[in-house]
Amino acid sequence: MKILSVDAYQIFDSRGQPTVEAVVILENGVQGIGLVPSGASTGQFEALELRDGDKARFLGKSVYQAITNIKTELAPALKGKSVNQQSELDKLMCEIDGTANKSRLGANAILGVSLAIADANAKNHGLPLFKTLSPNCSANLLPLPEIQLVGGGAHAQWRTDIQDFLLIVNGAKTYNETLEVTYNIYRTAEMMLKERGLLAGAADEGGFWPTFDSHEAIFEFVVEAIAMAGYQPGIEVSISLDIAASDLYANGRYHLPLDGKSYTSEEFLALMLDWCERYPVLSIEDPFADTDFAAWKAFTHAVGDRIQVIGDDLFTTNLTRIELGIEQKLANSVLIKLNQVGTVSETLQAIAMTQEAGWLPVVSARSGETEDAFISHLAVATNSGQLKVGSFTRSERMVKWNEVIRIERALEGQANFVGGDIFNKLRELELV
Ligand code: 2PG
Ligand code: MG
Repeated sequence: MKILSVDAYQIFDSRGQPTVEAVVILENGVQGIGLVPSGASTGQFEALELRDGDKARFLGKSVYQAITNIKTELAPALKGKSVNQQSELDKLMCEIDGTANKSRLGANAILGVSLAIADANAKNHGLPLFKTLSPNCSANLLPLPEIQLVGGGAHAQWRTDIQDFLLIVNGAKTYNETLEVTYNIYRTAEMMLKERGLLAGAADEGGFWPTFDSHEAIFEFVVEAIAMAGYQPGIEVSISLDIAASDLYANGRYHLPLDGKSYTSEEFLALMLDWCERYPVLSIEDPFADTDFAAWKAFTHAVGDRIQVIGDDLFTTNLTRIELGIEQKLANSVLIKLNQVGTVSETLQAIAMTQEAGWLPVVSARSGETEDAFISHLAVATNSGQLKVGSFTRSERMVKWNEVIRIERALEGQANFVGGDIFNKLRELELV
């Protein structure tokens, strides 16, 4: 089926910031849409999100130029092309852009259209996205969620320096059980924070934003909340961290103002190892800056057979950087964000490259999200096994968790869930 037309307009994300929505209309009238998310703690190697920069309009954040680029450059080139050729169409859009980081047309312009093509293709086949995105419609692995309990860093006005304290319900036997356990811990944590007068607000992704005096106090609190809700820390429920360390790194040192401390790379490595030793940490994202390769390597060598070491800002879903990371054994997992790279097919390639190396992909939302649930389908379609969406509140987050429930129903008893067993794969890695 051929593309009749492509259009775009400005909508607003979960922070109320402008973003792109693209629509692809097929000759038979079927329509697909693509909604573009947006990060706040962005990596320096991400594809470029084009914003107008006109301070008189939305404080410079409007995306009218990206929309114009869709209408004037991408739409004419895509008209008449078959919608089921995702990778060819993505490639064509990259060629029209002509830059390495999609900075001419904007990765937000290209991704909006790329997502809308995938959506139109699925609708044209009368199939859910997780089927048409999967190579032979065969994928069926429901993801293990990573859910933020406490938010900080760039998402909570730096009330804490560490960006995320998340939960992984690694002992759960079903996807639904992960949500029930998370619910119980959330309600317990909320009650504890209220009682102690520590509840300051909600972070950008909806997690609690407490007033703790140190990072150690947050660890103690999270472990206590897990236990008080009736679960065994480390065995049934573990901690996942997003340190977002590139944001903490300046002049060759890591700074934790909340603790009143700053560290050399070696000292910060020792601190990360110490936290992983003393608390039930099962996964840690961006423990070091995206340029501090020596620390990444040493850390992964030390814990990479039992702890998931995720590169987010380190890899930015970029094939060249992931390849380099695999070669140098910098980590054992890649955070997958569509808008870091800017097309659906490059994202699928990044996941495939990660899996071929025996590493674990974690499909992720951004801190600025929309009411779209594409990533839930992406996680299942690729058998990625993990999904990270921020908190367990607010519709732009819950729509993704809920969509997995719908996908499970659509799979009519054929859904698979391995939960925390996904981490067994780490034991097979050669870390030296
Ligand atoms: C991250 C994401 C999501 P942002 O760092 O992993 O939590 O944040 O979208 O702001 O980059
Ligand atoms: Mg991150």
